Amino acid sequence: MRRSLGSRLSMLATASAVVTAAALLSPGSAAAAVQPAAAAAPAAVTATAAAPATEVIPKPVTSVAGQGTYTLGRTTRIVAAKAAAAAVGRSLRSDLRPATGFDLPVVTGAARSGDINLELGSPAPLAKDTSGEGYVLQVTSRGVTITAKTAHGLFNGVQTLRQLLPAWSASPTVRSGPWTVAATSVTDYPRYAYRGVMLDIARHYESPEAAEQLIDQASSYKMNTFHLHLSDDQGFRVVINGFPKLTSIGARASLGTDGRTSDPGGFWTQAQYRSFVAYAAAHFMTVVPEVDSPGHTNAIINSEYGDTDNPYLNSHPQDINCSLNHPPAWNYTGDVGYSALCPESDNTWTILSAVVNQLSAMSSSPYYNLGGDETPANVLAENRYAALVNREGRIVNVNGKKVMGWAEISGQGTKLASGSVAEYWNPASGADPDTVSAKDAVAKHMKIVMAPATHAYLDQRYTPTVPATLGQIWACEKGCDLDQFYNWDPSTYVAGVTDRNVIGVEGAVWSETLRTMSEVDYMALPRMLALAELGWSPKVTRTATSPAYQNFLARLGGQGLRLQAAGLNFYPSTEVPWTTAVTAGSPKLDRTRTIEGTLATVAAPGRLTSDLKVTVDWGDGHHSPAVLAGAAATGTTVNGLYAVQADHTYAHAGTHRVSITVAAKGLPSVTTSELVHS
Ligand code: TNX
Repeated sequence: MRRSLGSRLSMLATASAVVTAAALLSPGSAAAAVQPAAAAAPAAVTATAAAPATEVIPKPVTSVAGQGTYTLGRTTRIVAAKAAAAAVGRSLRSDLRPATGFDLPVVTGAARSGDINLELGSPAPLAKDTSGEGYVLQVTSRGVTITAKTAHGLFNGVQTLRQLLPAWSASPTVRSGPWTVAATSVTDYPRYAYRGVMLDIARHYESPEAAEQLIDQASSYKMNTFHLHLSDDQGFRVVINGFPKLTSIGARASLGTDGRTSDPGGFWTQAQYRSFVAYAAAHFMTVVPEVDSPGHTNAIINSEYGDTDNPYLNSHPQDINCSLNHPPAWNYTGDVGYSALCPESDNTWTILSAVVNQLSAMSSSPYYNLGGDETPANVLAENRYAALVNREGRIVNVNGKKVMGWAEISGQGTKLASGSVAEYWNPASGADPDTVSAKDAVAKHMKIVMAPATHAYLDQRYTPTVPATLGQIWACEKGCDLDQFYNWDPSTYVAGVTDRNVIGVEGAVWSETLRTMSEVDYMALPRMLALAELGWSPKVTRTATSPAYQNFLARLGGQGLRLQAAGLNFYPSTEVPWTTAVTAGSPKLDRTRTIEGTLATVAAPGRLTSDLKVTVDWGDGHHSPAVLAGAAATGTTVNGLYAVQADHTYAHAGTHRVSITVAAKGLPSVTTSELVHS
């Protein structure tokens, strides 16, 4: 049943005041616990409060605030008795090193006061967690303990700990602390086993390094599956041994934008693919490869159509082409629904077998995604479509993988092993006749991953005109901002499809309009965080006016600082009460006792420099306004971090405490202070 296709084809347009870190601490409270900055520079002191536990995304199952504050310092050790825990410890060490400048040792033996202890065990609060991904996190003034049944659980606990640290801890460059965490006790485990993000590197090529950046983000929000859309009409992106033309021809270009016929292409070697899978594994994500079939195959067909000398093919590979075009023709637009591999061709099976065998062997997920979407009956009749899907499904199973595909694979005539997974992408909900693919999947004992385009397609615009130059609107003609992504429930979206069938949620980054990771990030962030929470956190009522949504937005307000500190691009949605934060720089005094350098750095997502009022108390009885410098927002980029600059000459030599206060309308002001010496 491919009923929704017509509608997509016709619609397809190508084309709170949350007080944050740094809040209001006077020197002498948290500031008393500061570390001096590097010896050569004048001592810099900052007052940055711990992020409240309530900022964590996805929201933990339970989290109870404790008494006091933990401070991570130069002498902190990461204690990991077992090898599997030590690997997680090393990843925490490398996460913390850039911003803190600390190279924390990962050690075995008994934990001492001040340590971060990673323990494998079976803590009683995790009795209900069957996933193995849960964890218990205890933060007290004396130390941090994370306990979990598996290394994956420890990793998830570490992600929570990272979010409890001040936002500046996400910075790729050294920032002044203090690195404090409010005491808390968290018990946490996932609602769904499958929490995915899909990246389409076929419409626009992305390098493995670029795609790894999305692993960093997705895994930090406890997503565990990376679905790689490797092939589509416009390109084929990974080397398949025996079929060099798939990449030498198939990867030459990407979909054309800005009036070009095509954009630059590219492909991954198998070594790069394997190292991507290893990178994902180190972040506890499995990789699901997808080579879409039988439709969306124009790149495969154009590559192999003339491959008459290939010893694996039978010298007339032209018979793979069941597209509307004879001979096949390259088409670098966003057109869909015209290409298909012929199920009757032996060459089709030689090629698909090599693809499935090689990708299955290199991939870590229990699933292999064979695609299966958008093959209209005028291209392949339903029985031929089903024949192809059924036979490819058996090849997948022989390779030890379960079949995954877009929900059309549940249609008439398909017969797939039970436990196969249909990814439901149609926007239709409730009892709408267009929900038929999800219902068919349930009837065929398949499992379901929910990715309805109106709530999970990360290429769709936030509003009909934002961003003006990126994104599609076919599913989101009225816009799909955070409210659309957060306020739905995977277990009730389609009538008759419940959590007995649904194994999780996926956000899909289709890349027809997205050429760079900065553009991907602008579309994916912050909406991916809404999907991460839907996949992980317990079921609650989520509507535009629900407390759950208001609470999510408030937490997201703090997460914006983290994204900004990390230097990531994202859309500063007007639905979010973004907060501000300031961290001390390390200015110096020159021979004339005049201050030089950046006084502080400000994170203020969505705000213009003119929205912010910055004042400096020079510590010698003088005050002055400061100037903010930094990149303004554009239609496809968030504003940058702002550098605080002001001139001052001290009358006398000595040590001065400089305080910088940032005020923004509607928000509590934030202050940091530092010592400067002459
Ligand atoms: C639909 S939904 C597609 C993709 C497009 C996407 C754009 C589905 C399985 N196919 O081919 O890239 O819409 O939003």
